[in-house]
Amino acid sequence: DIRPIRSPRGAPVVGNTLQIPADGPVQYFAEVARRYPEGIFSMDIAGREQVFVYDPDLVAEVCDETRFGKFIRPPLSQIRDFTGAGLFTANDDEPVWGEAHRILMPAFSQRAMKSYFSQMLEIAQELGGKWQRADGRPVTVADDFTRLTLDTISLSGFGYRFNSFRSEELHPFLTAMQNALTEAMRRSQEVSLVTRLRHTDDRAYRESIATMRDLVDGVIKERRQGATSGERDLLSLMVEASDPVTGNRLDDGNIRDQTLTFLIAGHETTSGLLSFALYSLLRNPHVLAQAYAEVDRMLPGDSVPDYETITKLDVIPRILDETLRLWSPIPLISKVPLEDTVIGGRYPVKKGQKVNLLFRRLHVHPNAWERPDEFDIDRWLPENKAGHHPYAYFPFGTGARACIGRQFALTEARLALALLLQKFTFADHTDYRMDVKEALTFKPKDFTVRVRPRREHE
Ligand code: MNH
Repeated sequence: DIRPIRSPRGAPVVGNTLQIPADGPVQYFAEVARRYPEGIFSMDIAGREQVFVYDPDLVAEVCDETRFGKFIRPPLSQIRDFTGAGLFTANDDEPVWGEAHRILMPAFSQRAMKSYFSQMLEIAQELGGKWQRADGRPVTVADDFTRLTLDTISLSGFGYRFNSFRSEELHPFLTAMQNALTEAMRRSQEVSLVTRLRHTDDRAYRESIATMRDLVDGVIKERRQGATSGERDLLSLMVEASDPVTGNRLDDGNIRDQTLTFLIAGHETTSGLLSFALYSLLRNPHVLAQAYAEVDRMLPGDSVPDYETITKLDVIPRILDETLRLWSPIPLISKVPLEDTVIGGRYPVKKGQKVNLLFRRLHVHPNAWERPDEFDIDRWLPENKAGHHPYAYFPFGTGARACIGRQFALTEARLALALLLQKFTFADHTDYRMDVKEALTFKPKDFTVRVRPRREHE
């Protein structure tokens, strides 16, 4: 019963390319998906036929690592212009992926999280200080969470201080990164002939990449000049450790690529998660009340959170789980079939063809979720979790290429949320309507809240 995958009608030659809005491709794919209740469709984008899958049973097949792998296609192939064969943008069959993965795993153990905790706390307290001083004036949520997460990964992973909270402006690294990500996304949706004609944009792109690389060189140089701390952070592992399997060390070029990869992957998504979590709390006052109750019980008064307390939280982790379902900062990931194959017994896909797993629809698929659009943290109670479809939710990816930084992100986000709830009340003074900004990841655009201290004497 082989049948072709349905697709929206395209134009001659350019296919569906021109239908896709440059500033919101994934939101557009999610809208198109509504017209294909079978949970799969395809589109012809910039001369390549791409498949989109979001039915949980079909998705389960694409997660089978004997049939599908991670091989870099647009837009990640453009991101490789600056992250090279770093963990995120390496192909499954590049040996350096396995080497770097094995070398870096110890830096993401539970024990490692505990060792980063005091640095995570220090930066979270800087954010608290800034919001204290805001004294009821509006703060731009995504910007301040970006300061938090960038400073946290750079300090705990690399011993490097961005000092983002000392500055009104976002760090030039972030502007360069935004520009480079935007340009990379744009390139992934046009034929290379068009890209080659945009000389000015190309020059700006190279400059953005140079800005990021210069910063990374500074981070590495600072470590090489400084006394060896004996700490096992990301940078020390990359510089000193060798792969237990091959005995190889990472070369300097790869260390640069990994460092930039971690500076980007290690902050961009966690900042989106925290921003969407705060948004969700303001839209769901009964959940916010539960969160305050938990914080007041676990962190009474001005008590300073410690690692053990953060691991014992229950409501806050479930708020993050549910936020990652409805507002996954990474809205899709891609897999590629190792051979020509057939999904669901009927839909043929070709070897090498990109198959996108559309979280934005999967995470609310009616076959897997009751009241899918409702923000309900009780879905994540242990007794309810057991009944979930096993392939209807994986905001951190799947298989060998799943997120290495998951525990880091969750520890950091739990701590930040707990600390902020302990200290502040929040007012949605603009009656904000969600407006998603896409730059590879999702973030709420122009979301501001008024922040007031809960206790006046602070
Ligand atoms: Mn993270 C891979 C989501 C935080 C470092 N991350 C992935 C993937 C998803 C993902 C999805 C799989 C991508 C793919 O299949 O193409 N990551 C997240 C989310 C958060 C997050 C939703 C926060 C919330 N990630 C972090 C943090 C770090 C990090 C924090 C670093 C400290 N992530 C990575 C790296 C990879 C990755 C590195 C690539 C792993 C690999 O392929 O070996």
